[in-house]
Amino acid sequence: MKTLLISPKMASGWPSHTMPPIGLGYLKACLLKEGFTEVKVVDMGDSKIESMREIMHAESPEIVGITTFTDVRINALRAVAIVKEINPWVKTILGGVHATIMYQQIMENYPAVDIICRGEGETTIVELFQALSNGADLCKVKGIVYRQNGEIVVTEERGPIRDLDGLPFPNYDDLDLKKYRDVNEYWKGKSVASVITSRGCPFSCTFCSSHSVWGNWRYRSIGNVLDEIEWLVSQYGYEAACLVDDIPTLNKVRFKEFCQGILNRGLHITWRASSRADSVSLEMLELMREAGCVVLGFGVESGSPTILKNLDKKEKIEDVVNAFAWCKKVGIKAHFNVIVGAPGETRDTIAETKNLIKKTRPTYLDTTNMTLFPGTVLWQQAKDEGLADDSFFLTDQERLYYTGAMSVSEMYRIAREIYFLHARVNGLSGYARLVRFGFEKLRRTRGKVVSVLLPWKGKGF
Ligand code: B12
Ligand code: SF4
Repeated sequence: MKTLLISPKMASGWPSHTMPPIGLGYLKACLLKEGFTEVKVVDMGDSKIESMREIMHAESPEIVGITTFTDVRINALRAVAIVKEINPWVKTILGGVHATIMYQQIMENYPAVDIICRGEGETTIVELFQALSNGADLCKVKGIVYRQNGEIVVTEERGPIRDLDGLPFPNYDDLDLKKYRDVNEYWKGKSVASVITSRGCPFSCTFCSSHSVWGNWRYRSIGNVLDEIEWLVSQYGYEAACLVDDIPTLNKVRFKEFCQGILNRGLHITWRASSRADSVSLEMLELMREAGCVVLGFGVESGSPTILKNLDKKEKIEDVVNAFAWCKKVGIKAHFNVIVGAPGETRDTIAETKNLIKKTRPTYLDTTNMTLFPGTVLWQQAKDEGLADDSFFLTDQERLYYTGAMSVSEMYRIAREIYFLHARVNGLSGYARLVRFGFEKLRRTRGKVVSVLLPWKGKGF
């Protein structure tokens, strides 16, 4: 069964290629392993969605699977519609976080979508392909949604994959890996591999949809992760990697083993990761630096204990202060992520966030306006407050912000203040980075105005 697995064009403001689509790489690897050899991964990062027509004519697939985040659902659904327009007999499958959560709405409103795969896709896609190739009834395939005689059928949930070591390494053979150049200044121009050492997260921050796809935290053995990194270096020539787990450092003993393993095996690779401030220690950061960690991102979100409580972040400000001080001490560049406009946000809570930025003086900083993603507690809260409605996802607007605390233009105004404050606390290098950041955004948005830095613009990136 000739199959295309497609990563649609990214949401606006993102560069065409950031990291290779690791999720589709895993799906291809699993299908190959089970004998489905005619599978090709296509990253449409730098193509218009309309070029789906040319792809269809050139490849003549029998199955097209597409991945979808909430922000890119419009591109994904448009691509599916084109597939059906060109050949109504092609089976279309959607997967990824947005389809996992909004499956009912998608099936009711987009007849071009035949099947939705909910949650982790590796086992499901193999069983689905086996059923399709044998002409078997799909009702026994767990974790899918499909139509039968006009009715929407939702099969039994599929639990999370327990044996992550049993999965093959993701397959990138169809991708031009040279295209994936990291935009961050510390790796400018290098291609960066994605590696996921664990899946899921035990926390349940109100704005985050991680648990809807991944459930509880599960992890691969360190030996298996190191084997993959070794293979990425030898097979594809990677020199840098990004750990895309939600919290790779959750189990400190395990993560130290990872760092020690990199050193023991003599793997010459620099890497970055994201984590929580309360899941690192000075000793661990020292080892991480030694093992090649250059940047560590923290979802700090706010400097206000009230806001952290409202977001159910379960983190203390003192942990944040410690983590940033330790990163500085060991020479890891810390990245501070701020959310602006959370429930309960006021000028006072913003002042607390600014104070925390002054205190921690992070090397990098990014802000995001409080966004409503489906499947989150905050989404439900906003619906209860009359601020959101599922019908938003039927529109062609990319994202909806939470406006219970302030207007969107106020969020952008505050974001701007925060970026300038961040530049100021870092002195000359801070201003230099701000200028570079502005140019980078200009380049990324291909000349569209860089609203976040311009006071008269409301719509950001
Ligand atoms: C790396 C990453 C990025 C990278 C993307 C790199 C890339 N090329 O994919 C970058 C930094 C660019 C990025 C950007 C954004 N991201 Co991001 N990102 C992640 C992160 C940390 C890891 C993604 C990943 O690789 N997962 C591992 C792979 C194995 O999983 P996967 O891709 O989901 O695929 C599996 C299943 O979903 C399923 N599946 C997926 N597709 C398909 C297709 C078919 C046919 C089938 C059968 C199955 C299937 O099977 C796969 C294997 O199990 C996730 C968090 C997370 N833990 O997933 C957030 C996450 C996906 N990002 C998120 C967000 C919000 C964003 C941004 C909107 C942020 C912003 N401020 O703008 C942008 C949007 C960018 C865009 N696509 O347009 C949210 C998405 C929420 C939502 N409802 O959409 C997540 C879930 C984070 C979170 N906890 O909230 N992101
Ligand atoms: S924001 Fe981070 S810590 Fe909170 S639930 Fe999501 S992944 Fe877990």
